[in-house]
Amino acid sequence: MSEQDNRSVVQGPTKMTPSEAFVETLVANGVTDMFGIMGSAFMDAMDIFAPAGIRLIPVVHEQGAGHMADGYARVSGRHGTLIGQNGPGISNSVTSIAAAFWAHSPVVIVTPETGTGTIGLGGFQECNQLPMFQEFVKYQGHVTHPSRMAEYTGRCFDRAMSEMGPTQLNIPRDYFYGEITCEIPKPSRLDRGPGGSKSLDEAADILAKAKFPVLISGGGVVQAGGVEECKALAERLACPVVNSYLHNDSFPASHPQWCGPLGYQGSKAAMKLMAQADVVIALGSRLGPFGTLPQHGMDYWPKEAKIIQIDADNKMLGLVKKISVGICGDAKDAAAALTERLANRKLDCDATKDARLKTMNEEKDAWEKELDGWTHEKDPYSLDMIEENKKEKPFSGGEYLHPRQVLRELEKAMPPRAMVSTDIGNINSVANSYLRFEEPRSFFAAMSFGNCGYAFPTMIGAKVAAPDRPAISYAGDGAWGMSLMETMTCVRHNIPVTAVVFHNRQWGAEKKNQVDFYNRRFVAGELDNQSFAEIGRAMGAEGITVDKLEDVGPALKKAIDMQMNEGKTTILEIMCTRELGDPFRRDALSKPVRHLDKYKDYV
Ligand SMILES: Cc1ncc(C[n+]2csc(CCOP(=O)(O)OP(=O)(O)O)c2C)c(N)n1
Ligand SMILES: [Mg+2]
Repeated sequence: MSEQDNRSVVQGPTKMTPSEAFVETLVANGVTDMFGIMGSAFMDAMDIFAPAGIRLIPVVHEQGAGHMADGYARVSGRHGTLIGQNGPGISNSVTSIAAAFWAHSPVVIVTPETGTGTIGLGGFQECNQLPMFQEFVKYQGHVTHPSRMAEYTGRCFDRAMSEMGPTQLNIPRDYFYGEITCEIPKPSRLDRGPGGSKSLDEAADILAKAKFPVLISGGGVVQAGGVEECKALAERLACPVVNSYLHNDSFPASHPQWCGPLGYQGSKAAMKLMAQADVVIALGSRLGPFGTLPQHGMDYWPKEAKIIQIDADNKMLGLVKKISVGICGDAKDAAAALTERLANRKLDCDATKDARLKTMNEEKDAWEKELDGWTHEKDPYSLDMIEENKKEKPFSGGEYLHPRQVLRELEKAMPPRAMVSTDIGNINSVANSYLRFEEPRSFFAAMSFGNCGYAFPTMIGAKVAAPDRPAISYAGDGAWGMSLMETMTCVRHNIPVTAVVFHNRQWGAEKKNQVDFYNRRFVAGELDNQSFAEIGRAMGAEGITVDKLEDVGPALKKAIDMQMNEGKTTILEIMCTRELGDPFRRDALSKPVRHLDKYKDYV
């Protein structure tokens, strides 16, 4: 059968089995790759994946499958799809579906469940699979009758796109069998448009009177494919453009108006410019609370400014920050509609353009200089650690390196079109200042769910969707331990990825709280690791240990060369000092209080 044949979908009401209806609907929605671990619950459908042109990529653990589907969706804009065995195969992926939810990824998780003939009797692998996902999916399609298989499958794919997040397709396992007559539904995709003309007019009026507008380019700009429209709006306003937190790929770093990311370990230039804004346009951003917290000792959010927020989800408008105008629309279309409204209009900010761009350039230069000189952390704990680490040698014999210097070297060696994913951890967070991108769909950070173990499997999924692009994941040694087994997925299935592991022998990010609030009383924060390069080699990957600063860039380049030209996965282990950058949540902790005598010293 030719490629053409197996990807053409049966038309009109047709007699088929529910398994066939399910698989045909996957094909209708363009599914070519799925992630998961095989199981008897869906074997009848799985049996015909290959003739339908669908590859099921087996993973090591189902959490990985969810992250891979997420990465696949984030890089391609297409659905990411995963499937697993009822019960444990499904519960294993709860965390990664929660992560995909906060990344707004169109992921479809297919959850075959116990057969209807025995539900409620406490049989093997029986559990109620809807409650465990209800908070993390936009829609739960529970197939209520075999004849409705295609209908529910299609709706899950439609809703994942229209609601911008994961959906769940729950299928009692006996419903794959039988004979039905049904029609495969055509995918329906929402045409969102720019938003209401009243709100767009109001926004244009506010912009016309702005003296110091600042544009926040958010994840919605990436999802809408609206970078060019965002650029045009920014250029019309001649305003600084900042990336919303962890959306560093939402505006090209080489553009003269790019000022870097807001939020934790972001750009001081971006935040100082935000502080001066009298009008803020948040384009495609929910203005999430964590991404707008005070940083670098600066409460930069401009409380007096007028805020224009544009989001495709109306529920996000004004949810976190007080706004003047909310536009419910597609970021690309809304930016174009605003630019059109401003095109032939005299703007107050035209007169202040030169001064504004001068201020912007001064702030950008100052931040770059500060970053160049910021070779290591300077707080008392970090200085103590740096001294202590100088006295010891890593197992590889060289020296422990300063994370910031390592991150700068990685930045300099980054290949064009690189896709980078980052995990949750101290060094990964500091990386925010050093990750700059030219094209959208390049940066996949663990978003608001904030789970360690996110970055590597997500990058594996991204690489499946974009095999022509260099794929690089960052993780701390703790987070790496949660995900490293997926190295076997890379090796077994020829999905080459370069995994950078910051080996600092600790759960650093959390330890930082013990430094700041618990008088350096360290509980469960130390990690005594073997060499991750060696563990990687044992799994069939390449392994490189770096313990000299001058080797960082060349090692990354070598690993990328092996990835792109030899199809090899490399674990690039970088030996780092135990110094620690600013913590995640100073706002959420307080100094300990003890009332009981036996704990009185623990303050
Ligand atoms: C699944 C999960 N468990 C625990 C945490 C809490 N947590 C946040 S950061 C962190 C430490 C990460 O350590 P590591 O990966 O070694 O990076 P480092 O901070 O040392 O750079 C922990 C335990 C989390 N975010 N996710
Ligand atoms: Mg660590």
